[in-house]
Amino acid sequence: MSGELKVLGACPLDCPDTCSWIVTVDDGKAVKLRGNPDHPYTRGALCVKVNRYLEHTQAADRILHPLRRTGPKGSGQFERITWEEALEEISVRLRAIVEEHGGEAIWPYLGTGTLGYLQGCEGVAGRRFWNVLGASKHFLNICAAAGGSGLHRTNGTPAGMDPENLALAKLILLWGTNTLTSGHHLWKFIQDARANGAHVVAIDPIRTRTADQADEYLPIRPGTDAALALGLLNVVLAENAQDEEFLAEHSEGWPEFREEILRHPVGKVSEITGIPAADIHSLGMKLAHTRPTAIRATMGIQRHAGGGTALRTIGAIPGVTGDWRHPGGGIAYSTSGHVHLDIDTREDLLAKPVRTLVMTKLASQLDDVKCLWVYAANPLGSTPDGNAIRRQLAREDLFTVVMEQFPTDTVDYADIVLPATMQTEHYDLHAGYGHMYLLWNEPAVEPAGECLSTTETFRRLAAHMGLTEPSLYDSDLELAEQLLSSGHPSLEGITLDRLRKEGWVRMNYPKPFIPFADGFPTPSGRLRFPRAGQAYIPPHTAQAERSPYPLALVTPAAHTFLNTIFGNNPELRRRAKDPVVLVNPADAAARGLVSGQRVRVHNDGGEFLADVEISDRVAAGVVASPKGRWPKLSPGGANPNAVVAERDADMGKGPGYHDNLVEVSPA
Ligand SMILES: Nc1nc2c(c(=O)[nH]1)N[C@H]1C(S)=C(S)[C@@H](COP(=O)(O)OP(=O)(O)OC[C@H]3O[C@@H](n4cnc5c(=O)[nH]c(N)nc54)[C@H](O)[C@@H]3O)O[C@H]1N2
Ligand SMILES: Nc1nc2c(c(=O)[nH]1)N[C@H]1C(S)=C(S)[C@@H](COP(=O)(O)OP(=O)(O)OC[C@H]3O[C@@H](n4cnc5c(=O)[nH]c(N)nc54)[C@H](O)[C@@H]3O)O[C@H]1N2
Ligand code: SF4
Ligand SMILES: [Mo]
Repeated sequence: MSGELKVLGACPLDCPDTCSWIVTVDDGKAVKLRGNPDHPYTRGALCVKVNRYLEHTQAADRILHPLRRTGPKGSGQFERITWEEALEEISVRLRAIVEEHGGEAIWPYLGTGTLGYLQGCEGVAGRRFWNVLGASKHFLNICAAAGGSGLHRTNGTPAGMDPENLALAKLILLWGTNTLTSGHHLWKFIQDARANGAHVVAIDPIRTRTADQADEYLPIRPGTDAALALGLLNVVLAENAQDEEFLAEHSEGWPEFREEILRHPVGKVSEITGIPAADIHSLGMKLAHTRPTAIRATMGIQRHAGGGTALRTIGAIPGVTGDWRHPGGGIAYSTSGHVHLDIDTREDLLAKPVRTLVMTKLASQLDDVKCLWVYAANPLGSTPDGNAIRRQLAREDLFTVVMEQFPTDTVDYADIVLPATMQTEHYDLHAGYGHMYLLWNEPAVEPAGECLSTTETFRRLAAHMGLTEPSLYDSDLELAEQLLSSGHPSLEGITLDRLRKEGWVRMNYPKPFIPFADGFPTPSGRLRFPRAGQAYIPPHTAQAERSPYPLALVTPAAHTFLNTIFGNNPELRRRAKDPVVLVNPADAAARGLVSGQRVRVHNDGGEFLADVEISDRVAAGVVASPKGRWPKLSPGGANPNAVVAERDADMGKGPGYHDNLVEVSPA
């Protein structure tokens, strides 16, 4: 096989697993993509979605050239233009906006399309350029802000266990996390623990495919997890199983938190959570007497009014049980806090301080914005209050630029579209948020059509605008060298040369890793327990009885899409079938609904259409429909974000995707 080459890369998608992959290239064409068998976390497998990534890079609807709008906003009518024309028009418009309205009238709206440190949000791609222009800052709060803040309050960091250590646990709580769908590589480590006798419990309002595979499943009322945590700890205290030595040496606020726990006996918690008291008691007994216990809680559990507090209080559990002492104990939320790549966005280039706009508040914060620059994001598919966003994007006075790979709903509203490379076509540096490895992505093939990477697009635009700041022209490899040069011990010996040769490397952390062996990264060095009255905040949906919309809607990860990525892939759409909404038999009977019937799921914000699936996978009062559909490819032209309100969680301004009240009616 002459000309065949194997190129090491990494999956760029917003998934905790950040897989290592190998691209086979034959005569300049990528012909095969597979998971790297040598990588200890990937272990040779990708997933049902990314197995189709190569086909996706070669899809017929890929955007290959710069485009200029010719029809009304939203029509998706464009003409092909040259890069020179695109850069010229953009330069003229940006200069005029800065002159007339100031740089803050520009909103650089960067999403999670790639987690690359060069091309994507982890390194805040493009920010140096925006700083020179004085553009508004962008708070990427759409995913993990609430939970991260909650854990930070408890532990001083959102980071915790090495997820691989789940293999050492004897009790595993999969708490508001759908492992087999949203990051399935962890499952092997859970199976290893099981082989050593571990008991696995899933806590979720939906009996997911993960719950099906667990030893035990507790159906919880959405948004009530912090109360469950207090109830479980109530049993731990009744058993006198708290780790007094750990509490004395490593915590602060224990007497007050202890009182709060005592105010949450199992019966009361059963009423709040909807879980039978006997089941709470039985799990509390297991928690009291099983060391080490590992808690896996990820992003879904925080998408509620009290989402930050949920992680804050669940995060307190290993402080009471002393699980942090043991390899295999603690909480595994995200490993991002263990990554110490040095991101220099050159804040010194800003002439004056600028405001920060909030990603999930696009609909309400766009009023005085004159240029919306969307990259690696699809707000019309993914951001709350889809109908209000659509009205905003239709504004004639808003200059919208979208850097994209595919003709999304958001692209339809662009004035200028810039074609973006995909992962096999550009350099990038990655770290997982579900493991402890860094990965290098070497381009395997030339960019398709006239596509450019994010870094190259901003270099060319800077040059076209005649900007003289030298750091705007740093090459990708120079940027990677800078990222790796923080001097943090976890990166010692990890050079770009080594990464390019080996493809991936584990950061320098001991194995097994005990994150807080030397104390917690709080000012006192101690874990901080929640204050009295602040350990549980009820969800918005607790108001169901007083609302014309009595059903609590949960909109979790879809198995075949990654957010809205792959929402246009014909094979994955075929597998996903038509959109469904899970409805409990009692709720279906009360409304006279039958399985397969097309319904409107609606509230004051809008509606989306789906087919009813009558199922005991959800409790009465709860309905569920996954995220990720493209509105324009969905019946009725809307997805669940039509009924998701732009409403803050208690911390980090996080969104409430799983905390909305709806009614379900025949279409
Ligand atoms: N296949 C696939 N994988 C993905 C994604 C995808 O779209 N598709 N998205 C990626 C991204 S961006 C992220 S952030 C992660 C998200 O992945 P996860 O963190 O797993 O988040 P969700 O799927 O939103 O929710 C996880 C589970 O929490 C449950 N849940 C919802 N509300 C509550 C609650 O109040 N309490 C409890 N206990 N459970 C609750 C949901 O029913 C769901 O089963 O996955 C990533 N991986
Ligand atoms: N209802 C509901 N909605 C949700 C959620 C939910 O649980 N329920 N979850 C939320 C979560 S967790 C997240 S993280 C957000 C994600 O929301 P967004 O950040 O908006 O992500 P996506 O919708 O996946 O859109 C990413 C876009 O980036 C493009 N892209 C990919 N790679 C590149 C690249 O290298 N360059 C450029 N220029 N473009 C690229 C893709 O083609 C895609 O259209 O969605 C949120 N939306
Ligand atoms: S989406 Fe997740 S599981 Fe699938 S290949 Fe990418 S990192 Fe791996
Ligand atoms: Mo996310």
